[in-house]
Amino acid sequence: MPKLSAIITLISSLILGIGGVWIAYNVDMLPVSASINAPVYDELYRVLFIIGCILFIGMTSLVIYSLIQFRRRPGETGDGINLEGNITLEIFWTAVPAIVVLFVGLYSYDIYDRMGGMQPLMHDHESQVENQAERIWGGIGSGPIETSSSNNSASLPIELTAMQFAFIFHYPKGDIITGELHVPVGREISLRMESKDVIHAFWVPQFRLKQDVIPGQPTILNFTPTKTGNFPIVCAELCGPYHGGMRSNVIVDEQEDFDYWLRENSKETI
Ligand SMILES: [Cu+2]
Repeated sequence: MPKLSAIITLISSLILGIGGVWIAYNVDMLPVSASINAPVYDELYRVLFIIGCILFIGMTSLVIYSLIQFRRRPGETGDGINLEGNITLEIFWTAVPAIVVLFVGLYSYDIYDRMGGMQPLMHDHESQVENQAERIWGGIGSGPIETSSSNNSASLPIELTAMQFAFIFHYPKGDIITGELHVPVGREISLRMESKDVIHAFWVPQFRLKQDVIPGQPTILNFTPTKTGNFPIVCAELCGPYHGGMRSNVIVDEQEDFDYWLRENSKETI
């Protein structure tokens, strides 16, 4: 009998594992991926989704099974059996979550590092920071994944000012001020962000990137769009009563269309 239950446990664990992987690969809940960072982030999301599916289905199945199998039968009026605890089971259910949480933590760190989160930021913006001593506090820099694509040209600097309740973009080249972000596809963009009032956050779900915009502390966000199109920019930090309306768009154009837009709107002749 214990042999049979071991086989049943093994088979159901296998089905659970395969089912979790199948769901994670076939249920796509993320928006279109439109930046160089997106596939890296999606890799982490998929792993987390597999773990989540296995835990959710496993636990709910066990609860439903227990509700049916161990229900009170007609005529049963006595107390239940007196359980004293089970050391092996307790070690098992402490060790498994500990290993899972440790793995998720280390893997997330690795992904953040690959997205450039651990890169020093000063070297990217030395040319744009008027005061060389000014400190750039944080942001996602150009990680190893971005070096491959950014060799065609240097990154395009754009300044972002956030305020209650708008994003304002300034292009040093051409001195353009706009409420909509226009960028060329395939080129690295370097956003230097600062807030006029409270903490905001620049978030483009399709780029899988989010960075706080802080008053008095410039932050940097580097990204390379990989798909043309119109994507929403959302403020992702509760910043006041109209926070929900603090939205804009990023328009990713082909290089020629972007150059045309730049020429049309430029205050100087480029
Ligand atoms: Cu905001």
